[in-house]
Amino acid sequence: MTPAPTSVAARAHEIRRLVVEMALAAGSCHIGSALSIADILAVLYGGVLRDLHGRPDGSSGDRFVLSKGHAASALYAALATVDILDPHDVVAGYSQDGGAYAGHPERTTPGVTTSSGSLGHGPALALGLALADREDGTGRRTVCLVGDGELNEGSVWEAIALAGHLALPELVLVVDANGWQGLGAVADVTDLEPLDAKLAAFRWDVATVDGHDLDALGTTLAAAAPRPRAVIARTVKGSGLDFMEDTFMSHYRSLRPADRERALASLERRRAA
Ligand SMILES: Cc1ncc(C[n+]2csc(CCOP(=O)(O)OP(=O)(O)O)c2C)c(N)n1
Ligand SMILES: [Mg+2]
Repeated sequence: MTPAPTSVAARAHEIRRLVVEMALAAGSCHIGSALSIADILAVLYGGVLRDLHGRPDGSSGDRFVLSKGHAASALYAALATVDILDPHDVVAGYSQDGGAYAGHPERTTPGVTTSSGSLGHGPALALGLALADREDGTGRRTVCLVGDGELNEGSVWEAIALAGHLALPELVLVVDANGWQGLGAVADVTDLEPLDAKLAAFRWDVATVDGHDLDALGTTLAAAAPRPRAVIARTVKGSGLDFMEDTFMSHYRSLRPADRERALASLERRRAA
């Protein structure tokens, strides 16, 4: 059994390493999308999400909704760093015929709150969960992570409008603002900047943060607000693999066995930096 990481930085490295191992074993894509959120997940699963293994009364703790479900490998990796999933199982079973860990998350998997993959649905689901928690007085928070391209889905803005109207402090929306989506640069497809002003206009509390600065992420993601809170995380797609960083092809390119050495070497350089 791999020992649990002892620091947020070690957790981030382990998430990246597992994502790369999953990509190598499966020969599948979306690796850039998964690496883009490795640091965000390391911070969330390293202490921001409370009671990950449940509360003493048997109820569940804070919830996490991965709306950009194509980055499922990063979620499985994060769950493996907190002993909810087994790291060897996720590498063996990710995106394989008959494997236990689908290319997009399924809510039957331990630690997965909602199924996702069809973009645009997570924020409304998270809003419903947060509203239920408010009604039940559970004190739980629900954190939902969306892609910046995913913000092109109109359903996202319906949820944002309603959460602002309801002033739901139980809801946190993290935007993985890596500047890329499936068909090109976000700015070229449908430019939604300035995002902070738009979210604030919907009565959200808004913060912008470097999505790879672990300390800044920790402070920003843990902060409470009297309203729903949006954290715009400025990230680099493919972060950690220097031959893929900030490239369109990091969305589609698969790692081949021949890439193994340079991929792991790049992660080591990133860890040492
Ligand atoms: C409703 C829907 N339309 C299209 C897709 C196909 N698709 C998968 S990933 C992706 C790009 C998403 O871009 P972004 O949200 O910025 O995520 P990133 O890959 O940059 O992390 C698209 C269009 C989908 N999964 N769901
Ligand atoms: Mg994107």
